[in-house]
Amino acid sequence: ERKWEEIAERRPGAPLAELKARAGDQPPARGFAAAMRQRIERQQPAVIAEIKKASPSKGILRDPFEPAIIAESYAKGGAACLSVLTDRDFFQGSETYLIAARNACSLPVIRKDFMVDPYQVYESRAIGADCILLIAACLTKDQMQEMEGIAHEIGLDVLVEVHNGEEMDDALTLTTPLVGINNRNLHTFDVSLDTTFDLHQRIGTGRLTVTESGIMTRSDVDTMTSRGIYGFLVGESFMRADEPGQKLQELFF
Ligand code: IGP
Repeated sequence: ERKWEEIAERRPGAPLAELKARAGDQPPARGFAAAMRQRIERQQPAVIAEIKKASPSKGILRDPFEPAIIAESYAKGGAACLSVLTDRDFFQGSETYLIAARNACSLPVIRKDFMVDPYQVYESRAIGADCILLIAACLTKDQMQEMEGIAHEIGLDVLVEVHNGEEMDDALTLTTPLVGINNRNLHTFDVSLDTTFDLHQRIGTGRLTVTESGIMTRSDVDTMTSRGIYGFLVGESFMRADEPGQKLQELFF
């Protein structure tokens, strides 16, 4: 059985110079952090709605899978931003899904992948992403700082993801305001919303907490907002619904 760390690798692609040129040709990024901040500061739910075909723990989540239609549905349902899985090996994702989803709406989009190399930061901008995910569990503090620096330099926002206190220590050395707390343990796939409650206390004012994974019910949402957490990243419960955007609306508004 392959461990998820093994997929944290740079896939072969275009030469770096070519990617940098394509990245430089992109129009300005849509403000991902700004879209989240605007809602969170008003104590309104800021939902990053995820587009994923499959997950390693649950298999196929949605069939047929139409990223552009899902993106439009999410926009109508009140999403603040989109998240699109581009990892192939575990999530059956693709860069083409990100491009299709982003072209179908005006929402900012985060590229969801296991990134371990600065090359992939340029690649993200070249495919049109507005924000990247840095997973503390698969990066050293130095790697995260380097990749954040490049991201900001080329106009990308950064969401740093943590699951425990040590990862939070590393994340808080970054300048990005967006800190995601993953309720799912990436090794065991166990989900506990207590992860968010435990770690949220360490995130100072000025930063924006995003609770990630395992948000399924209205009561999950209410528990989070009652504790002052307004940033959400939700995938599975939307992907299993006939109308993902309608499900979003029901769960959050
Ligand atoms: C969404 P869920 O339980 O609503 O489908 O979770 C999102 O948090 C999850 O897909 C995720 C993820 C990740 C996927 C969080 N961090 C890192 C891949 C890589």
